Amino acid sequence: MPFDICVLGLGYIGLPTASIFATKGKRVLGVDVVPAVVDTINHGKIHIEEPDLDVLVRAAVQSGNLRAAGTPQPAGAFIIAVPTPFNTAGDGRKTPDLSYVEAAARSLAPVVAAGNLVILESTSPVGTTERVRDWLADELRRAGSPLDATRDLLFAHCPERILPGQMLRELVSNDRIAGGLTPPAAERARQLYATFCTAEIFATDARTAELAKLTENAFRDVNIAFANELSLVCERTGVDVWELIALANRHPRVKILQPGPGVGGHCIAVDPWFIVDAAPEQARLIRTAREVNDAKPHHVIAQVLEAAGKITGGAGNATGGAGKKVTVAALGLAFKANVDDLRESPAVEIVNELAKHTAAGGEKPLQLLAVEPHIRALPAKLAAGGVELAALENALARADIVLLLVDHAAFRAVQPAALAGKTLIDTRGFWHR
Ligand code: SAJ
Repeated sequence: MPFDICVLGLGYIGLPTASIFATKGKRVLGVDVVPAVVDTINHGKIHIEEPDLDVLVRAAVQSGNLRAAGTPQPAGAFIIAVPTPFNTAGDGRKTPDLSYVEAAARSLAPVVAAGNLVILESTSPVGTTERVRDWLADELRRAGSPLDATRDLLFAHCPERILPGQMLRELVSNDRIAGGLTPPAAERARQLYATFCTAEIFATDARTAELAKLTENAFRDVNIAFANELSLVCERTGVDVWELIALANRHPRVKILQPGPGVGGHCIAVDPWFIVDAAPEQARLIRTAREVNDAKPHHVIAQVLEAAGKITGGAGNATGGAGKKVTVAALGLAFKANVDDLRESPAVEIVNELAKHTAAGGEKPLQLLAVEPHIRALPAKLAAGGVELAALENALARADIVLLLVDHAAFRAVQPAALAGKTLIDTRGFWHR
């Protein structure tokens, strides 16, 4: 008997989605190209960190409704939830990398049947759902299949909106959009997600759904860029940015977000580029916001080098001259608080650059200690650069400079005495708040 649903990609979106469908009684096959992921899930375990996801996956696997495999099998509906990163061209232009989506779409050719619903859940540039249909149609033609993708299959884009750290709650309670290539496709997708989504599900066309998802993340990026730009204005004018924002936010129609060391993650730092790529002449504000946010890590790096220079006694010492190494305790590597996800993390970029930093004489003037309670081992590039993964207390005791990069709850335990006499660079206003 075919599965009810086959989910392609068992990452941060595919795994919770597959699991929640399974706990609602759907027979689900989860597909991933990484054998270790398939194995882990079939043992009822998880390979990513997200509150309560372990409990959900265990329940789904134990119920017998969720199984993982390396290739798709026949199902009533297919959900594609694979990554959509971008490539950077030689001239710096960012273009969407749809290779994972294309591979997933083509992999369905041997298993699809008339009446199947194919849902693209990956965040994608406008027009990608049409391309999914065309890739699959092409593969069916090559295989000599009698199926005609446009006539026999239904296609929809149903983007997710769940916030890492609160995924399971938001999966159920967030409104959703179901954008079909045809109205019947949108309706079928709407009905499918109503299996577990208790909020409203709005039917629309696929292109509107694609742009709506990109718009939501671009909106947040532009608003964070505003806060990050304010932090630079405040530094220049000698104003405390945290107090400024708190006061401005007392206006009934002002809600400024928080500055930080930059914007990370696989969504907000990526998705606005898909809009810029599609409409470069029009998306000027969206592009500038990306540039403002991408520049913030470089500003933090400059702040640390300046502080290190002061510690070693005068200009140039952090960047040149022999003498004592300055020890920097970098608190947090994840892209945001209370998650283990290091993808596109500004904290990783900052630590990596500081560790690579070489003084005029050729020596490295900084010793980097990274404190990240959510990981067990450093990313290879940091380890290779001489960064040491340290426990919080140990790092604080050894540090000349304490660089707060992520506002993890675990760092609340830091006592003021542990920071006494250290240079503090608090990129999140953590100790201010
Ligand atoms: N950040 C700031 N200041 C802020 C808020 C966030 O610097 O005031 C930084 C964070 O530290 C992080 C980055 O922005 O580096 C992104 O974090 P986030 O919490 O804003 O968003 P994500 O990437 O975890 O999740 C976003 C969400 N989108 C929106 O809020 C519009 C989520 O709902 C989406 O489902 C997700 O992207 C996604 O998968 O697209």
